[in-house]
Amino acid sequence: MSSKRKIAISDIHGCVQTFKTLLEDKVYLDTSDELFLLGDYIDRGPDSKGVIDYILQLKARGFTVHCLKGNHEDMMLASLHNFKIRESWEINGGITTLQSFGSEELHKVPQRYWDFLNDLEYYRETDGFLLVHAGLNFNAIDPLIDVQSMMWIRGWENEIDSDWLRNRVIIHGHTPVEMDRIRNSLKYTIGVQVIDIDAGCYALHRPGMGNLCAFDMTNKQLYFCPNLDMRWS
Ligand SMILES: [Mn+2]
Repeated sequence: MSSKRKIAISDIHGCVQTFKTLLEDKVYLDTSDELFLLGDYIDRGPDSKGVIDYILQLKARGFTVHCLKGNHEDMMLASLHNFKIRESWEINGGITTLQSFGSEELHKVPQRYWDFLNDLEYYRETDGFLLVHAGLNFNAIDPLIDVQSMMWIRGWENEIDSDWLRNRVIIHGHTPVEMDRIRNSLKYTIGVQVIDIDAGCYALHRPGMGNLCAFDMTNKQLYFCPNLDMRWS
């Protein structure tokens, strides 16, 4: 009997070979599993288009994939209508994303990619886990209404309202952390409120980083794949 796993991955950032290898050679993703992607598919790494293509392929092949929106997808979408945001998006990795589409013209990006970006969810709740790209704003009247913070917030972990969260655990990315810190956050089974699973795939130069992480929520297993797309230069 195959048990249904629930796998979360965040911050792929254009590293499609790393993403594929993690799923196919480490996680061994099966169609009975559920995959939760926490955003930042694009920018910085070499093949943002390839990452989205691979996700669309997985869905077409019958895999269950839930996709959340990261701040980089937010920037790409906003770049269509806002020149200032487009400038800051390009500085923050957008140039390599446009290169992966083979054109500097945003309007030449095919519609299916805009559809993908527009369909992304801000958060998802499953089996006692709250999944979100960056985190939650606990100063908001309802943390699940402030979608801007869900994509962008940092430094919120000490403001968690335990009464509101109850026994749920927040899984997020957005802020790169060392592999050991992710492992350590799983050592305790009681009192854990938040787990950052962004192992800094693109941040090759930072000690303890440069890995893509997959977290199985059903058994707390972690899988790591070192970056296969970018060279340390
Ligand atoms: Mn991010």
